[in-house]
Amino acid sequence: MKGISEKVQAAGEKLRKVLQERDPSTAIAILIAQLDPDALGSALAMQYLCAEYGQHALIYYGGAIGNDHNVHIFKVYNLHPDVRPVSQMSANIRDIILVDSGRLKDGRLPTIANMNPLAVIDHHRGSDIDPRETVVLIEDVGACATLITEMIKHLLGKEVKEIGGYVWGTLAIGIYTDTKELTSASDRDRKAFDYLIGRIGMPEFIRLLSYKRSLQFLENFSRALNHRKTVNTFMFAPLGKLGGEERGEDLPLVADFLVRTEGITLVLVWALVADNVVRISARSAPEAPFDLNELLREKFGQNAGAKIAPDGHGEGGARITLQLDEWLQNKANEAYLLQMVENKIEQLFI
Ligand SMILES: [Mn+2]
Repeated sequence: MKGISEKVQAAGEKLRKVLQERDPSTAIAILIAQLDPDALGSALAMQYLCAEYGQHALIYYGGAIGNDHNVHIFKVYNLHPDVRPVSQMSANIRDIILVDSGRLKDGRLPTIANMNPLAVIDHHRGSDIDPRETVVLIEDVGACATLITEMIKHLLGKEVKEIGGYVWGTLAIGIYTDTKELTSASDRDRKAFDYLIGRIGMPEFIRLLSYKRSLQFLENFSRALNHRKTVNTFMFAPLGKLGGEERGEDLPLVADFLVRTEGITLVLVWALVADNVVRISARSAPEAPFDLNELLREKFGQNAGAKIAPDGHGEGGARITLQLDEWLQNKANEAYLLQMVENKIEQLFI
């Protein structure tokens, strides 16, 4: 189809073949490592494509639904019955498809390490999956939803009318949020976004945008602001211990906001999301003189990574499991533990 890159066309053809030839007697799992509108839209669209080629696919996510916007989108389209936590994944599923993440060895999805990846569609670098055996489409665009939208246009052409509004809607909101309200969108992202808005109309899109923030989010935001430390052009903002993984999605939102502060090139927002798990959201400004992906890998190792957006800003994070024995792992030591983590993070970067 006109205007669709050869890479997307080739991956689309390969995916169609894989799905058409696969024995459909067991379900495929479409996996989301980190739930956000981009991953959600990509997964729902992929589920639609699977059905189109005779395959039953179920969607599972790592972590929790998290931030207020995710919760809103789930409500608008009543997604709860269809999109489930990975802990509920059926034991006889072997074949998986990854969207918006590209790693089998992923701390957020511990159960998939030995599964069979049929396809990976992503816009983060650093996949550990062999492209000779799997359909791999990884490109530096602003949203994974852009790649999937292009692929659907290529594969279904004029048949696309049949797709339910929830697929177009979640893809559109996915592109919008992943490109920071389109401020970092590339031509391809904008083109895909226009196409999707043409399908659902502006009122529907506005309905998806109109969510209420919870007080908890504001409290986390205020905590980050009050406890921040700025050294040269780096800002460190601790959120302390969160009530659970559910609020973990506040971290990237706070980081997105803070990185647009004058004179700042790097922001690290972090929190304890479980007794011994530290989650870090990192953002770098477009003018930052370092590659965020390389920097995070160097400082935090394997469980860290970042993508570089079309406008040059970096977005990523890390997940660190602290090795604590019974002595340290208890409530009484929490303040001490938080202080140690804070010191460690600052030492790494200053
Ligand atoms: Mn994404």
